[in-house]
Amino acid sequence: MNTPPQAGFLMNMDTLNTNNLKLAIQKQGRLTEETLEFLRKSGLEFESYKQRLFSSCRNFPLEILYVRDDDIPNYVASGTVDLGILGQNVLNEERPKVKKLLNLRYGFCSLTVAVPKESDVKDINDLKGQTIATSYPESTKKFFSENNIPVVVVSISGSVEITPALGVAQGIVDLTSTGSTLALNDLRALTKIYESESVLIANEQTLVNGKKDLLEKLVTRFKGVLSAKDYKYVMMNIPEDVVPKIKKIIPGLKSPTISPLASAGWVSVQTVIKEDVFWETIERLKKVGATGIIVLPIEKMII
Ligand code: PRT
Ligand code: ZN
Repeated sequence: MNTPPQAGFLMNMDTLNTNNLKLAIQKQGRLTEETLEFLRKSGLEFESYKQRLFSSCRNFPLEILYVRDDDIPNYVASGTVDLGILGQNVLNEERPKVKKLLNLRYGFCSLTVAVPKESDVKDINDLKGQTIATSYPESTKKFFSENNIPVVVVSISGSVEITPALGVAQGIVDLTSTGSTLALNDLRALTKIYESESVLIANEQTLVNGKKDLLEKLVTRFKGVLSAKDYKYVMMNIPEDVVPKIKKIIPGLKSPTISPLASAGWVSVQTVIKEDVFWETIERLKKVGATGIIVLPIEKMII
């Protein structure tokens, strides 16, 4: 997992504007595409064709640096860059001295304990004294020691899922998302150690130094994209006399916008509904007489 910093990358850092914010993201991997999409949704304009070491944003004083995800904690902690986007799992494993600012709602996965399908192991206690292979030795040791289960942890840098078949270990701890890698390797999940998603981290000095205001502006943009993901914009027609009931069902951010319709006794209501209560709210609205309900995605929402 740990690789030396790229020499070319550090040399090129000299050409960057020191007053600009610097954000490190994964160069090539599972988080790259969604991170670039997230940054673009935040209104940042930049080129990102492959083999670039960094990009300068055209419309915000920000340099984006492309690196291995394992290097991001060190670069942020040391102040080589101000910000980084990476999996929470990397933070849990390396525990760098950085400040986590936001969960970014993509790159979801779990650190999972798994054993061969045919194994006698029923729960984690049955792994006492057994060997566990993992690329996450720190998280694994912490988990088993907190559960008072002594195990031997073997650190493997990749393809952890094949180690039980090779006879190297009786169990593994690895990231899973769909679970298909476990199934393909005749393994079954026993338990999750933690869940992870991509996160934004910051250098502790950047939070208080001259770049603080810029950082706040950028974080406001990011929050706008994240809030938009959590809400839907809804328009509907309702009989005027049910307005008080509707107001109770959808308090909105402050209150819904209500405007009269051409047909007497009817009004149009516009509001936002939280994604996690979306369907139950729509059902309740229909029940009290809402019709012609139109739902639109929100691009950004600045609260
Ligand atoms: O080259 P670099 O060092 O930058 O990348 P990397 O190879 O170390 O990381 P990469 O690109 O594999 O993953 C980057 C980040 O994506 C991780 O740190 C996690 O935060 C996140 N992520 C989300 C995942 C997965 N889902 C995931 N499924 N990372 C890895 N996996 C692997 C897992 O290790 C296993 O091999 O996918 C396999 C399991 O997936 P399922 O879908 O079959 O369960
Ligand atoms: Zn990596």
